[in-house]
Amino acid sequence: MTTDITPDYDAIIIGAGMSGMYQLLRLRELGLKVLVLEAGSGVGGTWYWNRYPGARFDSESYSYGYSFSQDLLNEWNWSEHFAAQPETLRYLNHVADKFDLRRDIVFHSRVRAAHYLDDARCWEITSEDGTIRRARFLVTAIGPLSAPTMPRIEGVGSFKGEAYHTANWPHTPVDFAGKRVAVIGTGSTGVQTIQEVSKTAGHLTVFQRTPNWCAPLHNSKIDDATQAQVKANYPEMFARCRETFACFLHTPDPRGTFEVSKEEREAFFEKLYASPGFGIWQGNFRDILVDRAANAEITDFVARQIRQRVKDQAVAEKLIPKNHGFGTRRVPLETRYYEVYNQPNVELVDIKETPIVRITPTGIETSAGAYEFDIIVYATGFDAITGSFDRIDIRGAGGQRLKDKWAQGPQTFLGVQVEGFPNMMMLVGPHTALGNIPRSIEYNVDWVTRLIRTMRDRHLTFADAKPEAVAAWTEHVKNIGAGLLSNEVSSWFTGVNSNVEGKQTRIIARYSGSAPAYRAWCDEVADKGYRELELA
Ligand code: N01
Repeated sequence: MTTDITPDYDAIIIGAGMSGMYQLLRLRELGLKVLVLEAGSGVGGTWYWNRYPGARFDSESYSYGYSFSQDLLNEWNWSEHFAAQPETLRYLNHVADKFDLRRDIVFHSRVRAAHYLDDARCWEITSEDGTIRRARFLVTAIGPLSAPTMPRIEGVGSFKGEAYHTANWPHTPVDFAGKRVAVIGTGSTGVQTIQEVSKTAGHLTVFQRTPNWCAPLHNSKIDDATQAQVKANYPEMFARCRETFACFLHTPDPRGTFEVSKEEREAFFEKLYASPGFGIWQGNFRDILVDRAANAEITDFVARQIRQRVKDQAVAEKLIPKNHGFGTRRVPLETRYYEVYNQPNVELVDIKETPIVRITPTGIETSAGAYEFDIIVYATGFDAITGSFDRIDIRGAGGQRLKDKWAQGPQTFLGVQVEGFPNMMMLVGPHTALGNIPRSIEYNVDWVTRLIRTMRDRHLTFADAKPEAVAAWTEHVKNIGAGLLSNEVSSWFTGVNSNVEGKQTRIIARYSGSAPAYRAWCDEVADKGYRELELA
């Protein structure tokens, strides 16, 4: 009889990345018994796994770090406006040390299954080593981009040289000097990798299926005076992030693209292209991501920049996307990315023209011929948003599988709960506002913490989303994304991954309204006593 079962923990959190770490801290503060199960050997999540060369922030370092501790803000110095991965991983390790998080984290513990026990009202969580633990609450802190995918190409695995996926990068340095290197994939990760590898590789061949619209990062060091200014401005800066559409420092210009003269428009685009960070994407005219004619203007502007920067115009044309407009996929930020293709050691292979036929023991064969390599880098992305859930055998009330429940796309309440999966809370799950993710994480964690605290105070042991609340939220997420050009384009934003069975069709995977609107909805639910949840 499962009714005799007492949970070992109040809560088990899956994942010790930014969200899992902060959730641990918050639940510990409630006096709860909490454990984090982490697949890796250290904290950091995304920043632990993605150690590929060139990995760095695309949002301003100081806007990305945690905001909850003034002490932490005061003592941590970001060295660059857009910090590189090693620095971010150091930061997260510093946070783990400072708040003594590791004592409640089990490393090398990938979760294989999580099953809800109806009678006991708790979750039974099984790690890959077979260890079983039970907890009243299951908090998934597994990230939207944490299930890397290899291409479905014949012969993957047969290559005899070194082969790495960017999200499973080795902890020891990879030496590219003088080597023949292939990179497959030209998303944000591929772009960062290509820039870095091109500096030392003997010969670099980039296999591009779809070019992306990249824009300059304009990174720089933070000097002492700026450091002091950043610290003094933290309260205003975080207040600004709370107000902007996607929690970035950048927010859309209130003007429409055609409300200004052609000259003014061009000057504004020039200014944005010369400014650091996501301004050109998030701080552009208010209509560029929803109005086709407006989008065509910025698209044409960026195409002209690419043509100017790449010497060989045939190569430039290949680097200019033709099937989607600027900003309708995640914009990779770059540093001399386009100039890389002017280097004699770099070659671009358009695999739409000459598709990859197979990976061979010595390299890559396309329809045009064979290439030999010492190293192949797979920058082929992730089974995004729902993929990290699909990897775990999650079963809710009555043994229902989450994967089946979401077969036609996710259905959630606030992106936090799923009907029929009581006491399971998702952090940055499907249907939440993503944007500058740590800002969303802090909000999500605080919301979940408040719910759990309320339940503890009221001696409740059961929280499930009501079906009508899930239907209303899922419909709202669908409606709020209507008209957004990015929802008409295939990318991880729309849940498409050509390498995963059944994920070729676009779905509404993320909440694409504004972060303030998302928070207002969630706040109201909590303020009014969680009427959308069945609590018992
Ligand atoms: O993944 P992606 P990513 N054959 O899916 C190609 C975040 N991030 O790892 O477009 C050949 O964007 C695929 O081609 P196509 C950021 O949010 C953040 O680059 O599908 N090619 C594409 O070019 C980002 O958006 C930062 O035609 C294949 C590439 O692989 C997200 O992570 C830094 C293929 C995958 O691009 C994901 O970025 C880096 C195949 N079979 C990333 N399969 C920071 O700011 C896939 N491709 C910190």
